[in-house]
Amino acid sequence: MQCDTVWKGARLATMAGAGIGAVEDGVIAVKDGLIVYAGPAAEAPAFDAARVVDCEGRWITPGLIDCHTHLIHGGHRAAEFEMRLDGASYEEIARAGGGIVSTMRATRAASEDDLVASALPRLDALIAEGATTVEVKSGYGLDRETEVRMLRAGRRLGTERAVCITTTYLGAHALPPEYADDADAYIAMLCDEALPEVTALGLADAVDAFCEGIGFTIEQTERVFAAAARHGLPVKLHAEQLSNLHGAALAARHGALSADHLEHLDDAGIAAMAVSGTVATLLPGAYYFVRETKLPPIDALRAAGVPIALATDCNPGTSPLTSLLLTMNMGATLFRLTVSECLAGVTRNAARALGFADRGTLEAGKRCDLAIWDVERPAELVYRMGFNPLHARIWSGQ
Ligand code: DI6
Ligand code: FE
Repeated sequence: MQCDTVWKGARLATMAGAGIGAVEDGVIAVKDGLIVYAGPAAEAPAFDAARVVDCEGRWITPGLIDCHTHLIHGGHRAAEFEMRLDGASYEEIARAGGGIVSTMRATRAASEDDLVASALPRLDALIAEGATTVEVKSGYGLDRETEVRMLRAGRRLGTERAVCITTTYLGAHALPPEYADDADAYIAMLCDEALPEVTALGLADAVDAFCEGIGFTIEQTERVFAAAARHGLPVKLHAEQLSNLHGAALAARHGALSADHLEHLDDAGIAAMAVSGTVATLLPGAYYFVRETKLPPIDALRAAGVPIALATDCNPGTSPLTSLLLTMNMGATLFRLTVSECLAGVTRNAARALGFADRGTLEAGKRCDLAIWDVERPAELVYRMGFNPLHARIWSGQ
């Protein structure tokens, strides 16, 4: 079989089927960026390869996928973090100009170049741990112009680095001060003006909203979803993070790719997600950073067969996290996910949460996005904290 590169002497966590899909003496072959064979050496065809790499027993997983980030934003909120540690209340921080509005101001003040430059070190941190696909949301501009600038900056990240960037329009993240007393008018502007513009420019791959007491109501979220459907865009939702507004069930009714956070998810929401095939994207970094104590209903999600993804939720307010390895560790320690669930959460199920059928497992026909690890067993990727055993990262066969 003609191919570009063969990796031999590898142990594979193919993530195909249920569990890890381990192959002890494994081989992967790539042609034109796609996997043409991934499996046991004993069953491999004879390859005519331009390059052969001996992996010396290292483990190969699919390239990691971060399916929920707010990687692009102006400034940071370290001073606010310090104030909180010194005992300041949320109101005091807000009065001192803190909170999500401070990030909105810093983002509005940033040029596209500034936004790209400040996001690149965060993207590089993810890439250094084997990430090959990263989702990036807007949602800190909250006006048409800045939201468009954020999404353009997102697209540009994908040209600055060898990584796939997928962009999500999150205009309904918070209410901007210009609309302080009129959330419905903001939603109308978003649906009738901003989303059509974003779609016409081809800047968004999906639409998201923050359905919450401090975000938007079910009715407002439904209007955003209806507008997304008119523009042919799939939807996702920040749901049931702080309270139960039944956002996950709404998302499921709209065929959402994922519902994210879910600490307050109930049985009806789980059942609806199971029927629609909506992925449960859990965000243990946010759970940890805000010292949340209510756990998402992991056992019930498992029992219902809802696929579980894990993501960093990288954002300046509630999850300043740029490590999928630490995210997996938190998924295991805080949420008691198994090793194979953690790995599936940042590969197979993360791909599904983004609507990608062409990645997330090591199988013939998939993109050749690989992470090659200096570990003796896959559990080490979940077990260590703050240690990066990445040996090599392959994106699109390179
Ligand atoms: N949920 C969150 O936890 C963040 N956004 C969201 O929808 C908070 C974002 C921030 O505080 O900057
Ligand atoms: Fe988020």
